[in-house]
Formats: sequence, C-alpha cells, structure tokens
Amino acid sequence: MRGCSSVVIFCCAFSACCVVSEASTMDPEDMEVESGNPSNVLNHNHDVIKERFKYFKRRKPPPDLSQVIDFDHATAEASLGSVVPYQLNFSEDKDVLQECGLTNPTEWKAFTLSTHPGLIFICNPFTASGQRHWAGRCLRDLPCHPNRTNLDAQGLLQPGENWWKLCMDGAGGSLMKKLRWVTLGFHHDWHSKLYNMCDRSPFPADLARLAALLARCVGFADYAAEAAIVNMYHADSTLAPHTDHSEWDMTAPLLSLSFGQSAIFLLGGEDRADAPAAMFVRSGDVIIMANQCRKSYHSVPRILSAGDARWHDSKRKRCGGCDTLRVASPKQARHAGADAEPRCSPGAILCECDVTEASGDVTAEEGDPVAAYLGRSRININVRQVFQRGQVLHGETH
Ligand SMILES: O=C(O)CCC(=O)C(=O)O
Repeated sequence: MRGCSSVVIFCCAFSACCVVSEASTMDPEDMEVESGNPSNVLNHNHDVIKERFKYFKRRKPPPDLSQVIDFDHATAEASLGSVVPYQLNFSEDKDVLQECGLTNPTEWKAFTLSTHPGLIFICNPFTASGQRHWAGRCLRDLPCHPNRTNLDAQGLLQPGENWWKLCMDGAGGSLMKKLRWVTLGFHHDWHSKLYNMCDRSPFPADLARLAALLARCVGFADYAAEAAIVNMYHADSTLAPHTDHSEWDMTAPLLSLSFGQSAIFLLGGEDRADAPAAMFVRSGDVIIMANQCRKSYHSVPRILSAGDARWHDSKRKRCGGCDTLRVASPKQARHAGADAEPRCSPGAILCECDVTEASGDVTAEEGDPVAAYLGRSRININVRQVFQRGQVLHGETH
C-alpha cells in the first residue's frame, strides 16, 4: 500500500460513538426518570441534547411523539412551521438512477429546517427493490474482509468467515443480532478514535457512485466517499449524541441512508446546550448534514416499528374485497401473477398491519432473509468524505 512507510494518523475521524443496545447503556445517569415534554426543556446551561436523548429513549412512561417532525406529511409546496421545502438539482441519467435503485427525481420531496440550516432531508428516493438491494449489500457483502466489523474486533468471527453465510446456514446462533457496525474505506479505530492512513480498504464503487449522485443533488459536485460506517440497530439500540468532527475535510457533507425499521433522529447544534429537532426517519430516507449543520450534534434515541414495509411496496395492492392494503407474499405473487388483485384469504397474504410482526419471521418472508432482517432491524449507512479534493498528504493525492 502506498504511503505506508510514513504512517500518518489523523485525529478522530469518526464519531466517538457506536450503536449500543439497552443493556450496555445502563449507566446510573441513564436510569434517571426524566419528566415533561422535551419541548418544555429550555435550560441552555445544560446538556440539552442528552436530556432529549434520554427523554425519547425512555420506556416508562413512553415519550410524547406528537411534536416529532414528520417530513412524510410535509408538502413540497409550502413551508409549515420550521419545515421548508428544499429544491434539489437533478441532471442524472435514467440508467444511473436505476442502477442506484432510485426513483425518478421529479417525484422526490426534500426539506430543510429553518431552525437547522444545512440539514437536507430527502424523503425516500429509493424504489422498494433499491432498498432491498442496498440492505442486501450491507448484510451479504460488506461485513467481510477487507472491511471491518465489531465481530472481528470481539473475536466472534474467524478470518475468512462470512457473517451472513453463517447466519443463513443456521450455524451462527445468536450471531445475527451481534453485528453492530461495519467500517468501509478508511477504518475508524474505536479505541484511539484515529484514522490511520495505512488502515484502509477499497471503498465500494457502487456506494461511492450513489453518494456522489446524492451529493450532486444538493450542490456538492465532486463529492468522493472515502469512509463509511454501516450501523445495525435492533429494537433496543440507541446512538448517543455525538459530532463527526475530525474528517480532514469538514466542508463535505455527511450522508446518511436508512433502511428497515424507523427511528427518531435528533439534530442539535454545535453546542450540547442547543435544542435539537426531533424527526422521524423511515426506510429509504436520506439525511444530509452540510454546511452549518456539518458539525452539529446528532443522535438516535429510539428505534420504532416501521408502520409499512416500504421495501415491499411494489408488491402491495388493495384487496379487491375489503380495500385494505395487503402485501402479497412472493409465493402468492408467483401463483396469482404480478398484476392479480389480492384477496383477503387467510394465510395467503399478509395484512399491512401484520407486516412488522410477520416480516420479522423468515418463513413469513417466504425465504427473503434480507426483507426479514429489515422487518425487525434498522440499517444506517453513514458516508463521509475524509480529504479535500487535491489534498496532498505524505505523497498520497486525494
Ligand atoms: O443511524 C443514524 O441515523 C445516524 C448514524 C450516525 O450518526 C453515525 O454513524 O455517526
């Protein structure tokens, strides 16, 4: 590898945080019971984002979600409260969009927040099969050499073993839920919180193309994805408030793509005392943190059940009998034909309201284990550009 004779270490490239499950976050502070609606917490001397994080994470009593921003219900025509429509630039070739699993950009809805300029929220620009494709990449292909996972770090995978294959062969036991993160490109050392120029693997070209396309839509013409963390969240997972502050180039945005179960995302400011906005993030949604928002605190205090399985929506049709939305299983679609009208015959199709529960079960997914994973977990791909274009560091040009 070029440049390895002169080891260059960059200070803390990724956030100091990784996704944790409930059991590992039970420090005494987290066990305090917070009271009141988060919108009432206004003490600017306090760690407001942590207070809000704890509020939304709380199980008993559950938090009030009525003030959580829902971009899905916002209209692209007019501002409502702090939600402001955002105009994307598109000049993308149809083939490239298709290859990236994206719908026609004229259908995309994007917003920013007047309270948090620099945030761009694109409401699910992916096709259902595009979502399954990217989830499949994150599950089947990416968690193996030369990429790094928490399982390697914990000695739970032997060199050359493939996590997904082990899980599918049934030999993995409880391994399925144990994968928490995968790093791509420049690898983050969670202990030193440093980038090491020598600890780098090739960044997946298809993901780099998708990231560059999304960045172009928001005005970053020469974005180059150089590092990413794929975070896996289960029902009790959280990600504590943090900033991603140490990439060499802080002018390039952070890109965050989510698939599977929903979440509450908190976006604060550069100071922990800044009041965060809370928003729902659903499968396919893209969050871009650019400009003023690039160094803002953010966190994921809660995973929520996805009301509808967006990674399946091409198969969803209205029942000819009772007009409820139903998901035809792949087996039924094969028998009935893709255009057949589904009927509510028990056992043949799944009601939409059953999807979350049923899709957590591999058999209910008729052998589509990627969709089954999305039915119970959340995958987030967090992409960063590390260097400025043309930057020369110890003989390497970026
Ligand atoms: O899961 C998310 O939505 C955010 C992930 C994140 O903030 C990170 O990886 O730094």
